[in-house]
Amino acid sequence: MHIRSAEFVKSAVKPVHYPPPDLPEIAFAGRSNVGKSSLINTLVRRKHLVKTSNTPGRTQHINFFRVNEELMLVDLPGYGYAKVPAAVRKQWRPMIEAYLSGRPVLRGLVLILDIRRTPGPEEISFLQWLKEQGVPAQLVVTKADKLSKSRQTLRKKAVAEALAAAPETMILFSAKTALGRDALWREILALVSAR
Ligand SMILES: Nc1nc2c(ncn2[C@@H]2O[C@H](COP(=O)(O)OP(=O)(O)OP(=O)(O)O)[C@@H](O)[C@H]2O)c(=O)[nH]1
Ligand SMILES: [Mg+2]
Repeated sequence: MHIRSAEFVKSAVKPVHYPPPDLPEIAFAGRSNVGKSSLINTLVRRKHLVKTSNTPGRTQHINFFRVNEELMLVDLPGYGYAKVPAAVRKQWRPMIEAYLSGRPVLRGLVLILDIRRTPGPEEISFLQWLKEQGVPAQLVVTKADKLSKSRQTLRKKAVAEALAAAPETMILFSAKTALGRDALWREILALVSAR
């Protein structure tokens, strides 16, 4: 994918603050600190378009980024980080669910998983909920650069198994080496043109 332009559009919490639904949207979700913002930066080949951080729970709003005047990439706040204040954590779920269930231009969601961590009930029930909402999900296992090639294959299989997914449908990714960038763009563009 050739990037002609990538720009931050808006940060929102409530639906009234979302930008006008003029372009197809792809959302990115995953646990806190899994690498959502880094993955978006890698997709658009811009190191600092989206703020990244070593402190989990840094992205607390829904952030919209426009690419090539063609589509919108939507960075969702991460879930599952215990050290974020309870009041903040409590508003995440309704915020994310309101967006995912009520956005007419949403074409799909990229669920980002850490290759070193076996997904649990949170991911399983989230995927089930997406299915019920009719939101297609693309699974990505990221931080692949942290493991050897042979460990990557083993861990990818374990992650797939925990989610009852076929390993070949999951994309191996690294924000550090850009591994998986082209494969993920292919899937994103397929989701965008699926309707
Ligand atoms: N080695 C390696 N580090 C990564 C990769 N992706 C992200 N990181 C690091 O992981 C940390 C978290 O990355 P972010 O992109 O900020 O993660 P996030 O999911 O957006 O985090 P929150 O917004 O806080 O939920 C940062 O220190 C990144 O540099 C990767 O593919 N490889
Ligand atoms: Mg982030």
